[in-house]
Amino acid sequence: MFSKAIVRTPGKSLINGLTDSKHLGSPNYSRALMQHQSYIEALQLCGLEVTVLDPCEDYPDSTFVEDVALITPSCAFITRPGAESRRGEVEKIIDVLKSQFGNIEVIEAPGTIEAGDIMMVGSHYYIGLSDRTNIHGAKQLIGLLQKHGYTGSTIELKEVLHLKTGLSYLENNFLAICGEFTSDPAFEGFDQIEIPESESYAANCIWVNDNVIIPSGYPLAKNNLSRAGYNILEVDVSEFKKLDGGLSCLSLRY
Ligand code: CIR
Repeated sequence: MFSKAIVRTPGKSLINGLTDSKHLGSPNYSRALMQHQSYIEALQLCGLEVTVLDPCEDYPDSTFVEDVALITPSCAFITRPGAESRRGEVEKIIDVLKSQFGNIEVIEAPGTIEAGDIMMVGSHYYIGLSDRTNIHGAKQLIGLLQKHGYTGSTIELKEVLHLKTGLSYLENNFLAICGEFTSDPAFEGFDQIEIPESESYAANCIWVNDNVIIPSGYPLAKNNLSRAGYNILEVDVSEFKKLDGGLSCLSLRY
């Protein structure tokens, strides 16, 4: 169960965030703010106490807080984003993590990791090797995880930005899965809930205390996830989709 979350209000500079989805247009800032507020309310409805950090205009992508830290039950890890324009975001979150976690581990150069590439399944952590997360970062993280009694393994990404762009672990062995991951033997042992390619954006959904929060507007995904017995909450995050960001990226949950 989770009891807390950290989010960061998007700054006006959000419109300059990194994206491979220019065809979707530029995010509308006031709509993004409203959507972000609805996202916070959904987390609160699931029982979480949400810490809301101030906007950080220097870093357009800083609302995607998930990428700069991995929080485990015994320790927080500060990542080193592969996107250079995002590297300084870690300095902006380190104090809040230090105030909440006694134990902080740090990924160092030449390692890079964005935690959108990390999926926690109990005490095991799957780490996607992507344009943002390299083998040095993954190896460092696996070593640090082992020090704290956890395990880790790597998954090569072919198409998507981050591992959790196409996968979400929903507890009780259920895995929402889409695209390139459906044929990966690493995930054979899970009860797979397939998200159709036409609704691939909804593969990034989040389990929060037996609820699953999904992006609104994906009826096939919603139907498949409801059949697995979850209480589904829908949040419109269309403005964040324009920056390749999904639901998981917008919070650190612990
Ligand atoms: C980026 O490209 O870094 C941001 N525009 C989106 C980050 C999304 N984060 C995630 O999937 N964990």
